[in-house]
Amino acid sequence: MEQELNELFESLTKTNDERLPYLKSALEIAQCAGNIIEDAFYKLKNVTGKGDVADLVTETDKLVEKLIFDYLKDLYPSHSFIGEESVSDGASARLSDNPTWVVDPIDGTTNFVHMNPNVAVCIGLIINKRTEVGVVLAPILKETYVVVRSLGGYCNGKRLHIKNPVPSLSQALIASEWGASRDQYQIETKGKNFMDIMLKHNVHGMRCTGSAALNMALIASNAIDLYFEWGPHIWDFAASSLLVEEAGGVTTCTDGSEMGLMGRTVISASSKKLIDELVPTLTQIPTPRDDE
Ligand code: LIP
Repeated sequence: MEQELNELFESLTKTNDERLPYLKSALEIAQCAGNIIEDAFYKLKNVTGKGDVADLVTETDKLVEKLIFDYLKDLYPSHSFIGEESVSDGASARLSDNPTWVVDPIDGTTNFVHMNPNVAVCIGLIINKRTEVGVVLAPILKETYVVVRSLGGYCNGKRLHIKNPVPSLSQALIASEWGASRDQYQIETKGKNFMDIMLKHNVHGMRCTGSAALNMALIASNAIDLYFEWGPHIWDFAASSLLVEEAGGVTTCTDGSEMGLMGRTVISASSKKLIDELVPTLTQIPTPRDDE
């Protein structure tokens, strides 16, 4: 994989794109983070809860976020930073036009706790409220996704293109998540949505990886056709939504409106046609924004 990544950077460097140093920095620290996550993966973990019942955090989440922040703050002291665990500890999640690094140290923390391999460190760089650079690194799956707006998205150095998108949900493999809340209304409404989709659209199947970022990476990789969820945060999907876009897919809010990085509802799909087919079936779930 190293050779493929090196060849990728050689080709990208020829573009003289000013964002490439940002990508290199993000990839370098993501690889260090991935080594730490992999080393801790099969070891006993000190797990604590956050707001929602199944919203877990470990010492590795916090260690990795600090590692990434320290590294990038040293390189880019004028930049802003938003991290899942820092926000959980009270830091602001407000997004300005200033270059802002958005970090999820372990997307799929519950998977990490249970030694399920669907875990990824996510780093996105947002400039003028638009993701420009992203890295999603899944150390146990040995998958490294990198993306630069207008230069493409790549998995282990190979360009990602969504080919032959399915024409309807009845031919689609989709993904969603139950999320961390065990609130009765949320669980019942999510369950109703899942049943309505199955019964009305006869989708081929529905998967739950436990990671918003990896669900979106699967869309960019032609492995699923649509993912939707109420609840993910900017750090879950900032980098991976650009992967979908650069591969030719589309990401919106769950009501079909333009995706908002501060809004916490997403539908990501291989085509807008699938999203338009899904939206009328959904019962919306009120979800507070990250900047409210
Ligand atoms: C996870 C999200 C996933 C959601 C989980 C959790 P985390 O992020 O990626 O989509 O269903 O509840 O929020 O907390 O593991 O970084």
